[in-house]
Amino acid sequence: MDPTRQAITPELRRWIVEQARAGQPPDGVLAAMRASGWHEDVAIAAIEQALQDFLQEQGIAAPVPVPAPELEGSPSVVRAGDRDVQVLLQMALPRVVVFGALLSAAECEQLIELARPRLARSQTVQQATGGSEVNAARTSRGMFFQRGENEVVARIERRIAALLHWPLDHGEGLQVLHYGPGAEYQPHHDYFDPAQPGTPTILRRGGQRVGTVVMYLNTPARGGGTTFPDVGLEVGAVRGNAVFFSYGRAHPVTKTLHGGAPVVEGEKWVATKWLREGVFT
Ligand code: PD2
Ligand code: ZN
Repeated sequence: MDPTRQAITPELRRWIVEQARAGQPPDGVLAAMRASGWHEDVAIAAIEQALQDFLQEQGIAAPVPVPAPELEGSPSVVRAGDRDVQVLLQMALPRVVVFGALLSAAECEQLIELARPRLARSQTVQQATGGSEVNAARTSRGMFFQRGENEVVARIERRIAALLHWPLDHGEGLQVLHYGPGAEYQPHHDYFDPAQPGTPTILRRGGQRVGTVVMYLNTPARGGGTTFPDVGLEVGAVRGNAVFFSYGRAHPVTKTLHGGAPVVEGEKWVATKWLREGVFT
């Protein structure tokens, strides 16, 4: 038998991961495998594969490509298909960009009026099963448009695809949320937790989420900003503006923990676009 084709059993894989978790350096693991008769090349390949699979399961494998605006040379305005959009803030880690005037006032009004009759208590994806559930951390009401469902939704989706250089069919349908006074969305990550049993089911529709665009459809009198607690950042909710953030790993190292701060006075309307790694079906 070709010695480079020794089988890597699940037990061996588990043993390699246990050694690494116990602090054994890779050359120690390699020496132990050599001593029990493993060919060096095969042992190295097995260690690499086992650790790579383990990191993948933990969401900390190599980052995947993410949506990104073209901000070379720090332009103050970028062309997004049919519209000029302002660049108000950018941050490297977490990767956050705040855009001004992504939507017109008329588009904000139209989205609110189309969404209003369809609002229901917000549900979140239930990662244990892949279903959806009402979530106490989320005291808003919401609805989803189908991708391209009407003219204004289709126009905004084309604009986001052009702005972020990300295919239109990699986007989920636009979600509209309404928060009344006191309502909030407690800090969370938008990617799906790789450790949850329902995640593989969720990932069948287009893979992981890799980016989020939260668009503000009105300006609450006070409160309602989008917060990034890891870095102490709060983006003010101003009509037509949007906050974009991306995450090439499904892991807190991306520092993309974020929440919707409580609305202190007035109400808040947002539209959220989540972008997937692949085609969202
Ligand atoms: O409404 C927000 O500011 C907000 C905050 C955090 C929206 C979302 N997450 C979201 O839709 O994922
Ligand atoms: Zn979110």
